Amino acid sequence: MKTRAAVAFAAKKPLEIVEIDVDGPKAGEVMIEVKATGICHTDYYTLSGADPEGLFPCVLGHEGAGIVVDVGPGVTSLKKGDHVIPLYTPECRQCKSCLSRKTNLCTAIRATQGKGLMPDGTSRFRCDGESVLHYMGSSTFSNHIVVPEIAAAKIREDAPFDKVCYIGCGVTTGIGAVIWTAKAEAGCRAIVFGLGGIGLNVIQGLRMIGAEQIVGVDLNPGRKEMAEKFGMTHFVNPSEVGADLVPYLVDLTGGGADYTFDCTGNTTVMRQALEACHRGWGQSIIIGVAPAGAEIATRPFQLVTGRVWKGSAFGGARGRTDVPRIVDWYMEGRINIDDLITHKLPLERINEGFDLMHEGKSIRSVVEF
Ligand code: NAD
Ligand code: 022
Ligand code: ZN
Repeated sequence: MKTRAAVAFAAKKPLEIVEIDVDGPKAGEVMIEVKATGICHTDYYTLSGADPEGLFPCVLGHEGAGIVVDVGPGVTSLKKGDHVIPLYTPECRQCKSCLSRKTNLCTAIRATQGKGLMPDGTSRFRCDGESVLHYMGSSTFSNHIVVPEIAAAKIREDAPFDKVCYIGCGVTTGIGAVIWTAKAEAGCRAIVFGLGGIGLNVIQGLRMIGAEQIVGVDLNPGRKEMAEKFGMTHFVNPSEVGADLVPYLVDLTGGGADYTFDCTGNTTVMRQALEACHRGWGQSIIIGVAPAGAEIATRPFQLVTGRVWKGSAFGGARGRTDVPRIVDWYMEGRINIDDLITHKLPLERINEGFDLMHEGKSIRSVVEF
């Protein structure tokens, strides 16, 4: 069938809105009509050409929501008409990783997903007869996509697509890092570095679990007001504190934080986040994605004295299990998504969404089909 998509034909070129062909779902796959998609950093990172694993032409986008319009042979967990969120971290419940209960990083389709292909090694997208690649197993910048059944979370039907699409990446990444990666407890003290689309969700996760102190750190003073609305108790602008940022934060948290979160992707910040943890037990969670090849450093003393460095992918969430719960939390009014969606655009203006992200003007831009 034909559908409309924003295609990345090459690195560094704006996306082009074109009609493409999408093949129907094969065994174990479903076709989804994407209703809305967020624009996230990693889409731009790949488009910029800086991502060594980026392949073109491709359909970017990984933060969407929509409706199942067709199912392939053997599909049992989904049917036509189901509302779903595509998962760039699938959940097969059968691989070694899923069965371990120790990680959310399902390996069932990892090799082909990383190459922009479906599990059978082919693409479902074509443009003028040429194959177009998938992206992060989702490609939500297309109005219709095909994904494996294990890469779609069924959600309730009364949830608005233009809001819950954000649960497909940013919301789950931020809130999940608090709940599933850090397992932070009520009464804890925390520091969040970077108050953007991820950091603000970390803050609301911390508020939800009953954190005692939530310090926000950002170079952009414009982020203070929104962060306070989401539960931040103290704001620190590093450019006002200077070289003594870590001792300043340790003092502010009465000896160091129980949990810190890097939501910047900056390796200098990652070190500050670790060193601002409390001696003996503080945990620092790396959420930000650093440029390819980057390295982190600290003195081993920091770890020997009990600080812990951890990473978090998709908030440690098991997509098919946890994403529907987060949608419920939104529908029950327990989390705020609406205020984080600062811009809405039609597909034709998707490139403006990237500009807004860079200029620091948006938290999230959402494209509605
Ligand atoms: P964003 O641009 O909305 O927010 C980043 C914030 O960090 C901005 O407010 C910026 O002012 C601030 N910042 C930059 N440098 C800083 C510094 N040196 N000190 C303090 N603050 C600084 O980005 P986002 O959407 O919130 O994403 C944040 C990171 O999370 C990105 O690297 C993104 O790729 C990553 N991410 C990771 C996962 C995962 O599963 N691990 C998922 C989604 C996003
Ligand atoms: C989402 N991300 C950044 C902004 N929005 C993001 C990027 C990468 C990951 C998670 C979120 C990530 C962490 C660890 C991995 N990835 C590797 C997972 C594995 O090897 O099992 C990651 C993921 C997907 C892809 C690449 C890297 C991909 O589909 N190309 C989850
Ligand atoms: Zn993302």
